[in-house]
Amino acid sequence: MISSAVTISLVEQARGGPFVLWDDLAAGVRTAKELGYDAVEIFAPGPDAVDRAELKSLLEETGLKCAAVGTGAGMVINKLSLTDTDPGKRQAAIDFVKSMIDFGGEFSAPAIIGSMQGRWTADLPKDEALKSLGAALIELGKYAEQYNVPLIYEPLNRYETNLCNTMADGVELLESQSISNVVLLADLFHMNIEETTIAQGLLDGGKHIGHVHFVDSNRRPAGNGHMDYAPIVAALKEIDYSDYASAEAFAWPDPTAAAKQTIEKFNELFR
Ligand SMILES: [Mn+2]
Repeated sequence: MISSAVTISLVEQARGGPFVLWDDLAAGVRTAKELGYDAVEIFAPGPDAVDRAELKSLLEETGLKCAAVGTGAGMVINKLSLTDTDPGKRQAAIDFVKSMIDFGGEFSAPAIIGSMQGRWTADLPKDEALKSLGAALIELGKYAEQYNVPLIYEPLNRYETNLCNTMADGVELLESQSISNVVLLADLFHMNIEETTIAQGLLDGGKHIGHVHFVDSNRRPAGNGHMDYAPIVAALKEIDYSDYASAEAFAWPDPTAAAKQTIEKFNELFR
């Protein structure tokens, strides 16, 4: 069975970005519980930004799980990238992700690599960038094993990375470098831009897909755009997908309404 999750952003620098709930962790977790979500996905400025004892007690109080933790603050705030050509900065990026794996690991939540993957450039040809990214994913996937969670790698649309844009690109990266304990994140917004059809992209990702960002074509909450969900639901069923559909969408028209809209659409499609 697919479980529901909703994003909570605690990153001031990301304001206006595609996260549903904002500002207050406790209020966000309680809103998620009231609306009937199974879990929250947390986007935090760093590993020490969240009071872990508080989060533990909030999850116990509500019975919710932590679906995943984002690492994008490493890029947004610290300008770190796993493909930086400066060895010291690349190491700092790896260390930052490890610290986020440690944070998530305490809650059995995998960390997500999105914008931290970086880009290829004139100074760093594409094949070298992919090797550098692959080496980082191998190291970080191994590191995550101690918590019995995978690492989640997210192909992004062309405006956010030029490394892997489609699920097929992601599969090629994982398989060509024998990267283990790393799963793909199928973000329906990115896929709507890059895939021939989203359903085919999901079939391409197949068993490698371990997380879904559930959102509409315009990055508004599911049901507020022109996404055709029927073939998406059918494709997820065909690949036996049974992890999270996590709402990573704009807080449109406002955070609570966006969370409510998403869970209603989720229940319509998956329950
Ligand atoms: Mn995403």
